[in-house]
Amino acid sequence: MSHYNFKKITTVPPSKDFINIMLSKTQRKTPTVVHKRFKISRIRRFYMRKVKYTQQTIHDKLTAILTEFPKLEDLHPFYADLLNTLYNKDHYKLSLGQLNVARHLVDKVASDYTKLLKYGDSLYRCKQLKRAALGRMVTIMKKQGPPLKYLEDVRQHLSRLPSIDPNTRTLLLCGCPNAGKSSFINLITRADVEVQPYAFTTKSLYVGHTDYEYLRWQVIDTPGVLDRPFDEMNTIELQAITALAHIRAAVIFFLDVSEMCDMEIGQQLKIFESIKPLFVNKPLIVACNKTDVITLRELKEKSPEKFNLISALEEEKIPILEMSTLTQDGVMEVKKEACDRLLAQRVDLKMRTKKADSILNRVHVAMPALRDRKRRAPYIPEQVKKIKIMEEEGMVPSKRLERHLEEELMDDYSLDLNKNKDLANEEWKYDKIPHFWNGHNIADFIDPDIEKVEARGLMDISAMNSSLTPPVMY
Ligand SMILES: Nc1nc2c(ncn2[C@@H]2O[C@H](COP(=O)(O)OP(=O)(O)OP(=O)(O)O)[C@@H](O)[C@H]2O)c(=O)[nH]1
Ligand SMILES: [Mg+2]
Repeated sequence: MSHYNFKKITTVPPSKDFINIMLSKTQRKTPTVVHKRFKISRIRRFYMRKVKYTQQTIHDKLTAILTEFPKLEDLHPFYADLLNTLYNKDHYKLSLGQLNVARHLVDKVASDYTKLLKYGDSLYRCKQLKRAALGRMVTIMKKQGPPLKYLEDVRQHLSRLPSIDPNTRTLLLCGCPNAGKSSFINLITRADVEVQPYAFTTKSLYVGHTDYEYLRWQVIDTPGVLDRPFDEMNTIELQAITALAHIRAAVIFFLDVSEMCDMEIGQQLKIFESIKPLFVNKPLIVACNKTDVITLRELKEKSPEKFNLISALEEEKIPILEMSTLTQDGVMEVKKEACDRLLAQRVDLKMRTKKADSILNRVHVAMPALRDRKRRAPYIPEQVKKIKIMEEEGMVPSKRLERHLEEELMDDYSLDLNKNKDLANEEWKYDKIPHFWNGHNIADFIDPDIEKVEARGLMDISAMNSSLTPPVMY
């Protein structure tokens, strides 16, 4: 599970609500009765408390916002870049900075006015000072409207981002729009990504999970990428690039060999070339999709020049696999190949770290030396050997196990725990045994030597009611 939980950030109120909340809180939580005949020190304390309380409320609320929003420096580069792509890093930093400044200003106003309040000589003057202090705080907060609104938008969007763990085993699907990336993720995971016959159906990152080799794998579907310089790319395309750049994953590049995606193979390979720098140090696979329309062999006959473009990749040691998400041919092979390559790379990387060395130091594989020339083979009873031979020759039917039954009956199979009960009468197997009998717990009367009891003719259960008393519990 990802350790970045953006869903926990609390709501950021708009500045108007913010002001209402803090003023009404001050009203509710501080004393409201003051009289001009009170001692002046008491009057001063009364108003000072109001000023300080308001300042504290604003301070706490702003601090909560500032600490809850993630700092770009603390995030994994993938998330930092994604945040930059989606919300503009500078805007984000400025907004948080502005709130920080507002917090300092409010603190300053409060400390200035409490100093002044110390010299207040009448109720009227003290009250005016308090009004001025609160008024200035409200003005400061009113100016925070835009950053508060922006941060609330960011919060809402962040909470809807899929939780991607940038450090785990990941398959990354990329390619030109309409190549069949979303169809593939829908096949191998339980993610339900929209599939449509037009470009840019997928507009943000989607994540699904699949199992391979008893391990959990994260699969990320990305929006399509077009062949143009990075600075001309839109936010949708840039998300794919961000994921490609920062996640150490196996990359599956989708190539639509049928050209149904309105892009020629040459153009698609151009995209491949343009984002190639992002594939360094990552296992890479090119999946030729939509082979139900045209297979690579047919392509070779029809237009050899296009086929040659694809087969040129093989010279660069990039594996090229064929598949069709429509007929599901080759889909599992693509998944298997990608997973195997990534696993091999991850194991290789781990082996090179010092951690692996420290574990290997402690591992010792014992290879016992021969004591004598005597052969000590595993012992298999003669009877078992005989049965094995007879089974192989078909002389005895091999034992039908529950597993065989289950495979045969499929959904109709249900485990029958009663059928192997060893009872004198076959019919008793499915008898229902009551838990209670005439208000007594049957379990209290079960005797392990029940057969002896039976022999003595004491099995009349109706007699149990009157003559037997429950046994003493130990
Ligand atoms: N004939 C055929 N059509 C396919 C195959 N795979 C996908 N398609 C069709 O191709 C179209 C696009 O599929 P998507 O899975 O949405 O493609 P995508 O790469 O996710 O597209 P974007 O999200 O727009 O980038 C859909 O109409 C699919 O039905 C395939 O193997 N054979
Ligand atoms: Mg898609």
